[in-house]
Amino acid sequence: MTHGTDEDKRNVRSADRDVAEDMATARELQVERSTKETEIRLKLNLDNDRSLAIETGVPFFDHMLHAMAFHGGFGFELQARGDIEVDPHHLVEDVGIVFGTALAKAVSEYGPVARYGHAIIPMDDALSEATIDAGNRPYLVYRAEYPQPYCGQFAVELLREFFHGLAMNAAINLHLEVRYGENTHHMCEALMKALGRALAQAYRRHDRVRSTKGSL
Ligand SMILES: [Mn+2]
Repeated sequence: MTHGTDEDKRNVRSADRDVAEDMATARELQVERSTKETEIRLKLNLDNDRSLAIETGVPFFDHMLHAMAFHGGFGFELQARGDIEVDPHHLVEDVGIVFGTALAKAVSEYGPVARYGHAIIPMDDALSEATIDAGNRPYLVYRAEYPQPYCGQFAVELLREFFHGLAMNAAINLHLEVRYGENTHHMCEALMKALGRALAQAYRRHDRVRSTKGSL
């Protein structure tokens, strides 16, 4: 048997502490939504990123959600089924609705958050930006012009439906801008990573409601 270095022991101790903190206070939200068009289950954890499993049946959308959740440091377990043979439109929109609903629940169940978040992320040729006010004023500004209309089979214009569902149901002011790029995949992926990071900032816990009006 070998004895670990002090460094190892410190690492173990801090890992134990992280787990203990997560178990005590991690903000976990579960949302289920089913309609004639889609059936969606999301387990979101804002403070523990150990579970990441995304299955929508739309591979490019899975890839985008994964990029968002990973870089936001969220636990994100999503199962979504829908009439994607018609068009993934409903599914993409409804995933946005469910995710937004989970974020709204995070505030109502666990209390105030930092409110503002911002990130700007490059990916090779592309630069994309996300800015958030989680301040109960739902509004989406989305500025993106993509050089290619599809990524794989996925029509990138559909991402707007996700962002809209998210902004309206989380009741956040969401500004998204793809500043430039040559490759649509890189532009979308940078945008989703920026969204994840900006959300992580905006949803940091805060000890009181951060508003000059005293309420949101
Ligand atoms: Mn990629």
